[in-house]
Amino acid sequence: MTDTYSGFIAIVGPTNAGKSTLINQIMGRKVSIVSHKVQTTRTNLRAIKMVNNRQLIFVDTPGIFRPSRRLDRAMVGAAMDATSDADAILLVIDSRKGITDTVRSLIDKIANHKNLFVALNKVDAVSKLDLLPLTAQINELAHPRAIFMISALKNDGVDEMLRALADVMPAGPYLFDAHDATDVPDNLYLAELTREKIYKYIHQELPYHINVITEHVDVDDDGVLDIYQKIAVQNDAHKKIVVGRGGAQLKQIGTDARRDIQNQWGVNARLHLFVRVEPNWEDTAENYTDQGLEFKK
Ligand SMILES: Nc1nc2c(ncn2[C@@H]2O[C@H](COP(=O)(O)OP(=O)(O)OP(=O)(O)O)[C@@H](O)[C@H]2O)c(=O)[nH]1
Ligand SMILES: [Mg+2]
Repeated sequence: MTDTYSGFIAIVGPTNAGKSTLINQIMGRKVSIVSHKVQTTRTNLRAIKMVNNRQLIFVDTPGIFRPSRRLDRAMVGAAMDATSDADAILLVIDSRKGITDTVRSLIDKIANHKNLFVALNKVDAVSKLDLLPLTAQINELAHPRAIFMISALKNDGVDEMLRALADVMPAGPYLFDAHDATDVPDNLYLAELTREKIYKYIHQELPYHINVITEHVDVDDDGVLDIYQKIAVQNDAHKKIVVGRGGAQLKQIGTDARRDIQNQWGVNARLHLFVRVEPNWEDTAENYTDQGLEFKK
């Protein structure tokens, strides 16, 4: 019998550093949505990667930023929770932004973890010369096992990093079925794909105040999925923007999301989106618990 190894790796870092891009690159498919905006990932999402006889359970977490709203606090709280029981922590930093105050205070909290690794991401977008001072700064603040220079987008340096992470996984039985790629519930995943398109097409602050919920999914006789989703917005002005003139904006979001669902799942689908004004969704407990977030009074 071969020995088995299994462990959790929390991917943490400031918002927009490329954590979700990295997890998708590692998995070879979209597990976690990505956008050019900050605060895209809202909850911890697990993805399971086998490296020979080693099971790496990656936890993508919401980015760290200064929380102000209840939702912000829940997101940052979830990220920090993921580090507390992780077998390894991978701190992802945007090389272009460097060691910001957010990164400093985060390092402060995780510096003592015995398996701390750092990934300087987006090296495709900086000059190599800028990376050395970054490495020196990190070594002043903590003693990570290794600092990797990677491009999550271009898949540069990722394999080598995977091997190093696999090496520190503790001996033990597999914690997940080796054939499962993620533990994201289907309805949440479908809602995330739509939320990603909202981040893509709608600008300013609005996406941060939107919640997407998959209400139900039917399968017809031909195997086509009918997916019903609610987009909760905070007020009528927001609703107007999401729907757009003559419904054009909502149609664009829906068409793109449906195409993505079909691509990701290899199914035919019809996506039914409806926008509803729910001024208090950010203060409603179910909207947190459904996504695996903690609702704090
Ligand atoms: N040039 C470059 N861009 C990258 C790289 N990795 C990620 N990005 C871009 O950075 C942006 C943010 O990526 P995400 O993966 O959503 O970042 P995140 O850390 O998950 O962000 P939050 O979920 O908000 O915490 C996107 O526009 C990505 O395309 C990289 O290696 N190089
Ligand atoms: Mg993310």
